[in-house]
Amino acid sequence: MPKRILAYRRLDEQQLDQLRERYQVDYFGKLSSADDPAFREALGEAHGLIGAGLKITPELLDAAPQLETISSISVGVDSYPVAELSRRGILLSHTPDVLTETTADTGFALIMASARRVVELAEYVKRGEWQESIGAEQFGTDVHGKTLGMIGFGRIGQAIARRGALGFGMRVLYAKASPKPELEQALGARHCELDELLRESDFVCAIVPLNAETRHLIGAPEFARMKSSAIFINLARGEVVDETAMIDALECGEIRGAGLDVFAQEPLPADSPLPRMANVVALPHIGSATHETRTAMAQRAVDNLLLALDGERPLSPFNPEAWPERLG
Ligand code: 8YV
Repeated sequence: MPKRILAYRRLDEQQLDQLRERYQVDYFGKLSSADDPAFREALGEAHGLIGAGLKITPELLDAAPQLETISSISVGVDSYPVAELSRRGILLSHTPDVLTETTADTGFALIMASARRVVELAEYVKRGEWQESIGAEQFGTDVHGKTLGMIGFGRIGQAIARRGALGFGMRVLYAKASPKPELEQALGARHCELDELLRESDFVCAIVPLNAETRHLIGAPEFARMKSSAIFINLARGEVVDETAMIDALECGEIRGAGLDVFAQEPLPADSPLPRMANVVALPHIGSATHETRTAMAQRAVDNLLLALDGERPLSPFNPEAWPERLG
């Protein structure tokens, strides 16, 4: 009997064929709930999972006693109980690198759209309200030459900083990351404490992984420290921010605006005020969502899964400690 794989995110036919050549594949397309009865049933015999967007709980793992490996089509692993996976000897792999530049592009789209009020003013034109040249109350604020504060300075944070420093002549500060002397040289980026970054930045961009240390890292005290002209960008995860405190800060003018790709609850609940706020640009979690990058992420995940099921090191393992003898 070939091993059984459950795929619960869209893969293209060629990628599915790669898996089907060697394994029995239960393909669920885009599954949004782990309660799907067919998925539950197949879990009992699954050796490998490939997908994204499902919260993987210890209870769900109990229903998958043969599971050897999970291949996530994402770089973020906040929906997996990583320590529990390692304890059970289940190897998790993810998809860094292939989405770095695309997600950094999204970050810059949010910076530009928020600063220059692109969405609001494009809507104004669409409504046919552009009858005379616009007045100062519709002007935006410059991006070039300003200070960009990166909270988190991993691959994506560095790619955003590179765009800011080299393309827009921005001064870059970064916090919540170890100092990176080579980038101080190349980009003039300066490592500092979070407080200093909040006080000095015109654009404050959150791009840290979500974990126990970063949950609600940005709350009321942090918004209070930002400039009243600051624009806050969140490309990380909604829970990195205290969303209620952010809404308060945006409503009372404690900060100028926000560009948001991620939210505490996704999709946004109907009663969220965020999409209706004039000083907010809200996107539906599109950080990596281009044809090229989503295809590359899925391919990386397929490659990771095939290697792991062969007992080999995947291209991007997240918890190699799960297999200490093979990968340690
Ligand atoms: C994806 C992401 O949208 O990779 C991540 O961590 O947040 C995004 O690239 C998401 O994981 C769904 O595939």
